[in-house]
Amino acid sequence: MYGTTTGEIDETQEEQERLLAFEARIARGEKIEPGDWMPAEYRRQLIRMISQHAHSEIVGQLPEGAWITRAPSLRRKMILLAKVQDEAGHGQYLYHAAETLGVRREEMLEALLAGKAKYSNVFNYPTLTWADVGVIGYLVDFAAILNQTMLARCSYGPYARAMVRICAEENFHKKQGQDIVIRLAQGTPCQRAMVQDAINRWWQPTLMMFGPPDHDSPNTPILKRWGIKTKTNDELRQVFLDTIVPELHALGLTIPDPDLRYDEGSGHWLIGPIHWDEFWRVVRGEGPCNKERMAARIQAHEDGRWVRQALAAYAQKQTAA
Ligand code: FAQ
Repeated sequence: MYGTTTGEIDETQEEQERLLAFEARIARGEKIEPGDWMPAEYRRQLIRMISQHAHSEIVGQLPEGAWITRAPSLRRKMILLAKVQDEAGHGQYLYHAAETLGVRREEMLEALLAGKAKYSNVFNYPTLTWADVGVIGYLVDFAAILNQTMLARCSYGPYARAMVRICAEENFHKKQGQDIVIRLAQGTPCQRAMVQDAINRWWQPTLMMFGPPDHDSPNTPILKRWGIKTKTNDELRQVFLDTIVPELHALGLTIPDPDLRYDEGSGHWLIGPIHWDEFWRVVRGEGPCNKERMAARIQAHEDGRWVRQALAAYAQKQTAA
């Protein structure tokens, strides 16, 4: 809407010109940097996505972290420790990237701990056996890599650069998971049954990770327009299926979907319905482990209070000196 006074018209015209110039930069493949002009909605979308992503990395330490003390060998324990530690580092990079947009880390953490912020649905399921650690690394990390490789090319510089480093580490995570799954799939009947059971339980939550179907994804159009997402939720989910289904079949493992079939015409694997009702229940906080995950994060935050206080006191002393 144009305003009634000349000043307002000028302001609106100026905004339009800024928006056009901003979109032209994105079309040229330029990165938008923190000090640059950006539409308020671009900033809001990035803060929403990056903070949710950071929370997912931090909460995502918990399901696998539960197996550090129970890993079947010292070697597996060391690898898992390194992986879980990496996830904490990813959370740090991402909170930093969000801070460049003017939001404070404390605000983001408060929103998470108050149950107001979203984080990935997939981390609200229990890790019942060692095979779950393998399946999270193989399937969940692979899903994350596909999404994050796309984001490594996104239009916002700090997010894109954080993704480059995170993706390199996630590739290692996927390999450790794949290695566990291959070992178990080639192991005793009991081990094969254990890994098949883990795939059966994690299959649907992993497919849901890519987000709701495109027709029910309100954020995708603006994210695509501004080069934050370059692929839709369904497009990425299809890339995942076309890669992972043949790999699991090659290991003699099955996919828990009676409708799964290969479509010769399109060259794609097609699946039956995804349990979207379950997805929205989990996102609303009613999943099997939501309460447990939040309780663990709140406890960790409380346990770290003295460290934050000591750091603040030290910083104050340095400033005063
Ligand atoms: N879980 O309009 P869309 C990892 C929400 S990192 C919960 O389609 P969008 C590493 C969405 O927020 C995994 N909520 O949303 C690791 C929105 O609500 P809002 C996390 C979800 O943003 C591995 C509403 O539904 N990765 O795994 C989910 O266009 C192993 C409507 O949805 C990232 O966060 C979900 N899965 O697309 C760590 C990557 N999906 O905010 C440890 C960055 C959607 O409007 C161990 N994020 N919702 O109230 C993204 O790429 C996007 O945000 C999507 C969702 C693709 C997740």
